[in-house]
Amino acid sequence: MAFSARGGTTKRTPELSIVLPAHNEARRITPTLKAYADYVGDRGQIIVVVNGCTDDTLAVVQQLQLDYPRRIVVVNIPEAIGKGGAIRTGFANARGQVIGFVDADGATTVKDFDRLRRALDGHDGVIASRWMLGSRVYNRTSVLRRIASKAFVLLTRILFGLPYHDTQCGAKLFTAKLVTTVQPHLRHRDMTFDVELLVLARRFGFDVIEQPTVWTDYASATFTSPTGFIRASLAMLLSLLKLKLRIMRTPVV
Ligand SMILES: Nc1nc2c(ncn2[C@@H]2O[C@H](COP(=O)(O)OP(=O)(O)O)[C@@H](O)[C@H]2O)c(=O)[nH]1
Ligand SMILES: [Mg+2]
Repeated sequence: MAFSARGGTTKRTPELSIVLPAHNEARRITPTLKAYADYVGDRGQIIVVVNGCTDDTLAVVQQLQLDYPRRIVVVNIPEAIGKGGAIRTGFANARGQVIGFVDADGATTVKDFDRLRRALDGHDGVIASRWMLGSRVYNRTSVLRRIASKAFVLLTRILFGLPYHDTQCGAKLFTAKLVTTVQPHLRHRDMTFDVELLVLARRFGFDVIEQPTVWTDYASATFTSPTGFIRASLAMLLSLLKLKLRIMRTPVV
């Protein structure tokens, strides 16, 4: 009697891949990464995309990887590719049947990510929302940021007809089919990459729903000074307009 040698030919597909973008997260990533590595178990994978860091994020993540060698994949890109670039890289490395992403700072707990996962239920994607009835946001940052967020959503509705209340929340989950279809067309590196992803997904006819979430705001420095705020807002506006032009010029993506 021989043991079947076919074990190696059976492609073991993880059930779930979660991309964790990390830029200078040495001080915040450990509890998040541990919690998510425990959450995905042996049938899931976490792809940490470390990039443009000037702190010890890579060393911290590599140390944790020793505890979860089969669950944590680390991709290190020294040059700055932005959060959008990082998610795209993560998508390209993801092997799961369901593929998502979540912020490294712990804004979304595994409990809330799991609610998102359960909400996927036959849809092609589900995005977490901080602006729906039933959403809860702790530590909500400045009024300015809130206004900017509302204005941004309004623009995504006017320009692209997106039906969502919050395109920018850092927790999203999609089927592998959606990700592999849309991924080659993604270009945006900045914070408008979520909009690009959602617009393209709709263009391809995918059904992506929005689900209220619980969120704890750990803001970056982008909006902390008035000049930074204005600069970031203008850059995002420009980026959205570029996307609009591209969509208009490409009737079938
Ligand atoms: N890899 C990578 N991750 C990034 C970059 N910019 C932001 N992130 C990550 O994206 C997530 C959200 O960033 P954060 O600074 O918390 O943004 P905010 O909460 O929207 O103000 C965190 O996990 C960051 O580490 C980047 O340029 N590259
Ligand atoms: Mg944050």
